[in-house]
Amino acid sequence: MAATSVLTSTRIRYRRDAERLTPGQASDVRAAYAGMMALRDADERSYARFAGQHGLPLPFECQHGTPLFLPWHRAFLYFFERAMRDRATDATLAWWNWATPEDENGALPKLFADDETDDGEPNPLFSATVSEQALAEGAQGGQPAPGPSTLRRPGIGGRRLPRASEVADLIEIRDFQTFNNTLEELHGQVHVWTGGHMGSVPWSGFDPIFWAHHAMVDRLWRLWQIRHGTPGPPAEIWSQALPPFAMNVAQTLDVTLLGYDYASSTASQAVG
Ligand SMILES: [Cu+2]
Repeated sequence: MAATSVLTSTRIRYRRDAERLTPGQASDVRAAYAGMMALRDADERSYARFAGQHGLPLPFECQHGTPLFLPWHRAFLYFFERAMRDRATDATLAWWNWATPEDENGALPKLFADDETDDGEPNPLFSATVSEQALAEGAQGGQPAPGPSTLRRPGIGGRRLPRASEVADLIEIRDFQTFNNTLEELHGQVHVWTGGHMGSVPWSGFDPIFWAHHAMVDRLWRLWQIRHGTPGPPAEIWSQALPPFAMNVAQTLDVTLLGYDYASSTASQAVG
């Protein structure tokens, strides 16, 4: 499991901090999302198709509150990122480092928070259209969407993001199940802090920030794996499938075999 044991010629692509992208990297991310959003909903590479796999339209496929939480979302991001590269060859996911210093309130990364790009173009990472089918099913099921396009209410009601110290403590937890549960809890706080569509499972996948949030979650699992030298999930679940993805738990354990890693994750343990 240690990075040094990986004998592969696969080219590793690095996911980066959303606040530290070059202008070219930022425009690759925007082009990838915009390209996916331009595809018809029925296209399996479309933004709406991926967003809907998490919640509405039915069925709900995401795994929360189970040991499959981290593997399932790792597979989800892997296939989403492949669809991104299909639209913009050099694009990779960017992560939102929501670990906030003690004396700060925290904020969304500018890449996702600005409604326009520096050139005055609409920013596809600011908001996405919710698919018609999801809107209809939500209305029918008594769970209407907060709006036909995604919106956020960051920090409303005095809520706060997880502290950098909490994230540092998280990485030190030895027991995987405790780590998994604590990470899922912190992850839930970020959904609630962001608000709007992100605050509810049926809709959260539609907000462009969802993917950056979950890239951070996935990165913390990767940092934990490096810190403890073990993949985490108990061997009994390694053969479990992760529908709708053609992947099982074992295939999610080593990110380098999936062809990616997190910038700096092997060089530094810093998570703040
Ligand atoms: Cu989530």
